Amino acid sequence: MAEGKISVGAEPYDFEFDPRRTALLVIDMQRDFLEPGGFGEQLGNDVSRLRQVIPPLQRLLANMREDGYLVIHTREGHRADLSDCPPAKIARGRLSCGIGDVGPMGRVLVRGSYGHDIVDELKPLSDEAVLDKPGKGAFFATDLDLMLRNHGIESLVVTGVTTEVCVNTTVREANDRGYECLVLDDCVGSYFPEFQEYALRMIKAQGGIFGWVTGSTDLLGAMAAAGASVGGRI
Ligand code: TIU
Repeated sequence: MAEGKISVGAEPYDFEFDPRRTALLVIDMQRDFLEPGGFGEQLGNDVSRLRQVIPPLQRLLANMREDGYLVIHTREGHRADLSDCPPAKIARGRLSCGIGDVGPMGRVLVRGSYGHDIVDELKPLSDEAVLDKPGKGAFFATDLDLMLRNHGIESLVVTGVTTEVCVNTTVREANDRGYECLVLDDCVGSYFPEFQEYALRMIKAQGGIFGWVTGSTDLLGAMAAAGASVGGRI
């Protein structure tokens, strides 16, 4: 293994990463997906399933912040005039309270509304990037790729919700752009247990066709064993 790299047990095989060239991506941990009355519940989902992700993600975030990793949070949502939201997305689901409508947490998936923001437990620090994205994938119509390249990032630790929608879409986009993705199975969540399982299997199948999967405890253990602090980003 190259000097300065950390190796963590993962599927389909060990994941090796340079901590100075690795970022933590926290995808869409927004009230609209995690709390009652938001977009997720309007879609007919039981939002309590997603909340299981919060404690392990809090621990991971604290440790990766401590070690100086680049942390980027994303939020799915739209401009107040909905000019960045395709009419097809607004119409989808024939919802009585859909995107742009006023729900219990303000306008659904609209930037600036209470429901659109990240849950209190995972509040970004003032110096962390919060990337607003109009689509499911974090690379679509955003400057994420530019930010990652400017920081010299090659590897992504991917967390957030939901596993089969925004996490999977983002991992596929990242993979096509040459980033190596490690997805943490306890830090990504789905409304559907079967989708959680298969979304992770799709990533790691075929020799890691889209990336690697492990748990946050394994990653934190490997980081601690390596004793490697990022010690200043590139
Ligand atoms: N509906 C669903 O599972 N997810 C989304 O609409 N967005 C994200 O995954 N963030």
